[in-house]
Amino acid sequence: MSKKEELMESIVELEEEKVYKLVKQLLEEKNDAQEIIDILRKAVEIVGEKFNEKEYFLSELVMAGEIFQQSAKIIEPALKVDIVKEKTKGVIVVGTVKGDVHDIGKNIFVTLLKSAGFEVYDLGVDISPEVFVSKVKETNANVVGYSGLLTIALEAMKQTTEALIAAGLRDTLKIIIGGLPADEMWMKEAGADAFTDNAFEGLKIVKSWLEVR
Ligand code: B12
Repeated sequence: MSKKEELMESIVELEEEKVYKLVKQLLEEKNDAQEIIDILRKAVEIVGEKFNEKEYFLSELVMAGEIFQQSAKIIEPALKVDIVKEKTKGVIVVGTVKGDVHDIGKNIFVTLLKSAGFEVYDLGVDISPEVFVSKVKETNANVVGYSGLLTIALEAMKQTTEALIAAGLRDTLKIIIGGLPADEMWMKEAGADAFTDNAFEGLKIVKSWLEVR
């Protein structure tokens, strides 16, 4: 098995230390840094699929995201550019809406988006409509993702969309909502375009909007 194949396998198997060792070796052997990133991205996607098919647990998806982020840190100097921005396919602003501080699921969605090459602005938790509006304006985002697990999050999502409409930004934006309670009723009430309670499904929806494979 080549080192590149070994790298792919060790990420999917979540062998953290082996991954970092292989990444360093491949860089030392002057392999193309972008190619290594592509292997990482592909591997995280495979882990996401395994999670989707219930072969992997949530903790394993989180772990794969962590491995991706740590490996990216090792590779970044070799690329001399921000790897996430370099492969940008679209700009996405994500946050947990006002009044809600649950962020485990949001963080998984953000990791998947980054590993797929999107430019992502993670606003954090308890984010007011005004903060969403100003970040969308500043970044010219194509997509906004609201996360929320509390019942009261629905009202905050609604207010955020209203603020985006008032700022004249809604027409050029797609909005996706996520979190355990997200369903069609929430989507309609929140004035969003899509909903999901599955981060991997969310990634697929965003990819379809931005017409990437
Ligand atoms: C962990 C947890 C906490 C942790 C949060 C830690 C953290 N950093 O997030 C702590 C302890 C802080 C917490 C606090 C509270 N919690 Co809490 N908490 C939970 C718990 C047990 C798990 C949530 C979780 O992380 N699930 C795992 C993640 C991975 O799942 P997920 O969020 O759904 O995310 C997935 C998808 O939905 C999707 N996704 C998520 N976001 C997004 C966004 C987008 C755009 C996309 C595309 C996808 C996506 O991706 C993920 C992976 O597929 C739930 C119970 C439950 N069954 O959900 C209660 C729960 C959500 N909490 C609840 C409550 C009541 C509270 C508190 C009010 C408790 C209190 N009295 O203080 C506070 C609220 C604080 C606040 N203002 O937000 C209630 C909500 C009830 C309700 N209907 O409103 C729940 C349902 C528990 C219950 N059964 O009563 N909580």
